[in-house]
Amino acid sequence: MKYKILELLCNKKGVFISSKILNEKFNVTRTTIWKYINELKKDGYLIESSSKKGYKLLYYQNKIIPYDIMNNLNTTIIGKNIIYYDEIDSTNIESKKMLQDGLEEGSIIIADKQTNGRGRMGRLWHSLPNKGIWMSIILKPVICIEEVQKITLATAIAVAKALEKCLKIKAGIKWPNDILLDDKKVCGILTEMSAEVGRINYVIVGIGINVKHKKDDFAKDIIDRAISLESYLEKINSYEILDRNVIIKNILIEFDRVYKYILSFQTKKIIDIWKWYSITLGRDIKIIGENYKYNGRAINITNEGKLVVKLDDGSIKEFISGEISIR
Ligand code: BTX
Repeated sequence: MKYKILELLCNKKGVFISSKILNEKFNVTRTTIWKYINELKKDGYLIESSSKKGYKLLYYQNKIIPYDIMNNLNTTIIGKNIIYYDEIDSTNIESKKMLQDGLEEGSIIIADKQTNGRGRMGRLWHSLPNKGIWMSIILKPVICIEEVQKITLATAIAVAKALEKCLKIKAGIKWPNDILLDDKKVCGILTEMSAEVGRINYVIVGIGINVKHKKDDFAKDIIDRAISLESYLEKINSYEILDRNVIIKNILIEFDRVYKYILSFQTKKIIDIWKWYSITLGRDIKIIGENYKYNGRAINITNEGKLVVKLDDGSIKEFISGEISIR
């Protein structure tokens, strides 16, 4: 009901809709309408109320609004169901819990704040309120386990494409899961899965994007390595509007497209787009894994998503995972 009222107000943005029309349309009392309008105001919508004229939607503040994201989304798999929390421990952890109750493919879990945001290998992901996009996408792909690595690459592409579309900026992808602006991390991706022999139960793609952080918002340990979209736009003197709902919506649209490449085994398309955004290929790197450390030059990425490195001793080695830094 709340979102039905919102839909009507959005369709007539800036115009008063009388309480009488709302009462008749939804067949509820004035008090009920008033209650929902107050809830919408709490959600961040700026609504002017007049006892004579009714209600008028003026604007909404910096809030994540599932209705805005889902409105005319036009995807086929991703974003059919969006679950939003003001605060949660981690959207990936919450996704795992909800999957036990049969969460469907394409569902999105978003939080404004995470108290226990996770990076890879149990690392912490700083997730302040009102500042970022902290979300997880639920997938149940019928593909081989080896293909899952490509989902991380596809996610990075989807984010980079969405940023290009919404903000006209070209972010760089650092293999395998970082998105950088100005050589600093603006987005991290954490892909987790549950599988049995020959079958994937689910994949959770966690995406964290710094959107509205000022430099001082970042914790000391990452202040020199992290950046937000807002600070980057400021730096390049861009006045593009930063609306988290618009960015999320575009990521879902782009993700829906690249995910279908994975499901239809059109890997080459993913690799080609990935290369276009890559800031890894052709660079001298250090790659560190659980029990190895190498120096070399990143020369290619295979169709399986492995990074091909020409090591300093001249030999060629492929890596499926690892942490790289540009030398
Ligand atoms: P990662 O292991 O590649 O990166 C984690 C490292 O990045 C940290 O150790 C720290 O150095 C740095 N870092 C932490 N927070 C930030 C930040 N806000 N901006 C830049 N650098 C940071 C990357 O893991 C995967 C991150 C995924 C986060 C999403 S948010 C929604 C979902 N839920 C959840 O708990 N995690 C994912």
